[in-house]
Amino acid sequence: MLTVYSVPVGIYGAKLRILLRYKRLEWREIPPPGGYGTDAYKRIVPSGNVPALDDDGLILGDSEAIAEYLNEKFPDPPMLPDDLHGRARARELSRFNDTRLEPEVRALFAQTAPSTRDTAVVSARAQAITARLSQLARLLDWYEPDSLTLGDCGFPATFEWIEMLDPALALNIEWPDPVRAYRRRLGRIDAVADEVASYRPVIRDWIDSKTLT
Ligand SMILES: N[C@@H](CCC(=O)N[C@@H](CS)C(=O)NCC(=O)O)C(=O)O
Repeated sequence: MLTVYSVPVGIYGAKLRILLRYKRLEWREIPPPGGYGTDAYKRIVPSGNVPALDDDGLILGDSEAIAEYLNEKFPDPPMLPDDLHGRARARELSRFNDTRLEPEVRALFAQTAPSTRDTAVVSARAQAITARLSQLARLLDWYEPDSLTLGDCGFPATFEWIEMLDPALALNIEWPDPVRAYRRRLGRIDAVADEVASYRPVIRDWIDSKTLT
């Protein structure tokens, strides 16, 4: 069975679980021994990253590498379009989430506790997220797959974080209509809906633990 090292609140763990659910794979999820980034864990996963995969001794420590690997190993249902351009677009979209949108959201995690919040940082990050969502709207213009792809899996968790951090930090994020429509379309896919339903309370608890102190 596939073993996934992950932590419940990990955003890329949620990304990976959407793929695992969509492909109807069986997996067990365990915490990284010693915690992520520790020497104990780095003896297993050199980068110390979560999520990581152990597939019968093959250790992979990055959600994107894991997604590409699982899509090749378990090709049904396929999660990359048939055509060259479609595959390139799906990969572009996935990297846009991982390297552009999500890091802007993550930068807010350190701002959730009211006692250490810097409102200038929050305001700058909120503007950056709105700008990224507007860039995403343009990327979606070029992207019309008829089923879930590797390019989609990271966004549902990122969108949930944006939505749930917004009232906590008064972000006033502007969601372009194409992004709203994209989010609704993803939410109609069982693997996404099931993951979001189980992940939302984890986000809620994390935000409450920071803000209700
Ligand atoms: N690009 C990575 C990002 C994952 C990530 O940021 N993981 C964080 C926890 S949410 C982590 O493992 N940080 C510890 C480290 O990198 O040492 C992926 O897609 O797996």
